[in-house]
Amino acid sequence: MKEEIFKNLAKCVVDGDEEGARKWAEEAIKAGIDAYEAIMNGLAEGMKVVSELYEKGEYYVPEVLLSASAMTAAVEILKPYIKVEKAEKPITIVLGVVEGDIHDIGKNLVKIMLESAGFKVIDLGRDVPLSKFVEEAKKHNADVIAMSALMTTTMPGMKKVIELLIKEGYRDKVKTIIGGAPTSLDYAKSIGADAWAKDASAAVGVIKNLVAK
Ligand code: B12
Repeated sequence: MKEEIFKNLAKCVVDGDEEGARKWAEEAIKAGIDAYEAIMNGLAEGMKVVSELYEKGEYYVPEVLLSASAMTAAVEILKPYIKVEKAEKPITIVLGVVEGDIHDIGKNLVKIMLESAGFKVIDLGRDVPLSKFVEEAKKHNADVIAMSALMTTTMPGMKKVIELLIKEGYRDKVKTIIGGAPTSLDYAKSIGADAWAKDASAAVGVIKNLVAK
């Protein structure tokens, strides 16, 4: 039952079937399946297949956009059912996709996970001007700046944000974490970021450790 629902959620993302994705998200709720599991084991698995098809040249931008819409529609249904933990102390995170980069599916999953863990997330969206990360962190007295990049060409933007923090004398006031498919722990270290996480669920634990330091 559970596996069948995951499979159908994944299939609807691959097929770009928004209506089907909504229907299977509702089925998942009815069947008492954990909403986060439905996102990660169903929808995100489908997105992995889409990524492979795109890379093989079998899918083009229009197909990927349909898949992204199907995924977003199902996430909207599942989101209210994600169990929210109370954070021990309130932690504010400024999150965004760096300038020049409009890939926000992963960032949105990270947001869902962080909010579910009880963190306060200031979502700056995608294609975020680099200085805005610093401005918003100051404005909200944020504990963490979390940056996402999905392209090798936009990754250097994360380094620039850290350089801006140093320039403005704010580097020791806020922790930084980066993520996104082309990034790595080594890259994070090389640009002076405090942390890196592979995926949305890992991000929660990594940020908890980061702010406890
Ligand atoms: C979907 C997609 C699109 C969609 C984006 C829709 C949207 N709203 O996001 C559309 C069709 C619009 C698109 C457009 C383009 N794309 Co595109 N796209 C992809 C694709 C297939 C999947 C990305 C995705 O959503 N993955 C699923 C999510 C769930 O995974 P994720 O993003 O990696 O996120 C997870 C982790 O990385 C992590 N994470 C992510 N962010 C963060 C942040 C923090 C702080 C942390 C801790 C963790 C974390 O957690 C997430 C969840 O677990 C990738 C292929 C790939 N292998 O990545 C190409 C890819 C990223 N795209 C690529 C390209 C080139 C483009 C275009 C330039 C194409 C074009 N010619 O127009 C444009 C770029 C426009 C722009 N300026 O940004 C290239 C980038 C190559 C490079 N230079 O590095 C890729 C790698 C494909 C390829 N092999 O060529 N794309």
